[in-house]
Formats: sequence, C-alpha cells, structure tokens
Amino acid sequence: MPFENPLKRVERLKRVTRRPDTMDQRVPAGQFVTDKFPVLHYGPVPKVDLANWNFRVFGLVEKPVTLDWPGFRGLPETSLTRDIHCVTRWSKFDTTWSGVLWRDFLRVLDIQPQPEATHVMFHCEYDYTTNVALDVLDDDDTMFAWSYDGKPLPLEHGWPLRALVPKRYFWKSAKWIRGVEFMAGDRAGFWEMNGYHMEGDPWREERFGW
Ligand SMILES: Nc1nc2c(c(=O)[nH]1)N[C@H]1C(S)=C(S)[C@@H](COP(=O)(O)O)O[C@H]1N2
Ligand SMILES: [Mo]
Repeated sequence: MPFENPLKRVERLKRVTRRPDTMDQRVPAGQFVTDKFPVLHYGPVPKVDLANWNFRVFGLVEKPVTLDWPGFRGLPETSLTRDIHCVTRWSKFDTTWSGVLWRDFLRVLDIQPQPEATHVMFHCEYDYTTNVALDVLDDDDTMFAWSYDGKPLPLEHGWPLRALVPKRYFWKSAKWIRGVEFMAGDRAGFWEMNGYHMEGDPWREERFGW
C-alpha cells in the first residue's frame, strides 16, 4: 500500500498544535480560514464512468431504489452557499454548491426510512464510508452536490457527486458517493473507525472519538 496508515495520520493530527483562536464567531474553535480549496482524501482519485455509474438507496427503507446518472441528475436542483470546516483545521467561507437537497431527494423519490432507522452510511468509490445521523441530515442545507462554484465538481473534489453536510467536519461530506444505507443505530465509517469522532460537530470541536 503506497498510502500512509490511517491510524498514523490520526495520531499525527492529534499532535498538531492549535492556532490561536480567532474572535470571529464565524470560525469554530481551533480552525483557521483559507482562501484555497485543499484536496484531501485517502487513496487515489477514482476513475468514474458515468455510463456504468449508479446510486443505491438501501438498508432500512420501505423501497430500495437504484438511480442511474441521468436519473440522479434529473432530481430538482438547488444552489446554496456555506462555510466548510475540515478537521485538519482549515475553514473556507462562502463555498457555493448545486445539487439536490436531502429533503428533496427523499420527497421526490418517495424514500421512506423504516421506523428503526436512525443513521445512514454514505458509501463511496473504493469503499470510503462515513456515518451521519438522520436528524443531522434533516436540515435545509444538506445535499448531494454535482456542482461547485457554478461548474461541474472538479474530479478531485468528488466528481460526479459528493455529499455536503456543512454542519459537520468536512470528512462527512463524502466525495465520489455511490449510495446511502439506512441503519438502525450508528456504525463507524472509515475515519470514524480510525479515531475520528462519530458526530464531528465543529462547533463542539468533536474531532476525535478516542
Ligand atoms: N470518497 C471519499 N470522500 C472523502 C474523503 C475520502 O478519502 N474519500 N475524505 C474526506 C475528507 S477527510 C475531507 S477533509 C474532504 C475533503 O474534501 P475536498 O478534497 O473537496 O477538500 O473529503 C472527504 N470526503
Ligand atoms: Mo479531512
């Protein structure tokens, strides 16, 4: 494996000293603001073929659904602008995304979580996963985004599709997403298994779980 062991990466990150907190209420504790848009992920950038791409909704839903790319892209589009916060301590103001809002996604596809469902797992290319609570997703600014800054997502930022969960650290905004699994109870995704926090709320500084 040419990639650093994820456990080592988490240990390294825990040793990074915190920069002085800013007075700006817009910046969560321990974050600094950047104008750049760093690219961060574990493993290589996947090669995605839209002709063979699909998106699966499965697990504890009344009716599982599989969408192809035209089907997904035909969902209603909304644009929004939000600040993003990465656990590696950079924050970026006013990032603009377009895609389908989580609530529109559920409504238009008539996706009904079973009563026991409390969390989802996002599933991505190369088995990247991350877990999010349904009550966190049930918000007006969570979405599956296919566009950044008015243009298709750059490949390295998740083309053709990524999740956007602006109220959580950015590792929950899964790039190259291919499906969502509804679950009874919480289960750790990739970084959560390697020491990141299960919730990851930047306003509570929930960086590490252990
Ligand atoms: N599929 C996938 N999505 C991922 C990751 C990854 O390794 N694989 N890394 C996460 C992490 S740790 C971060 S900080 C953000 C970075 O997104 P960016 O490269 O667009 O800045 O993507 C998240 N989504
Ligand atoms: Mo990250």
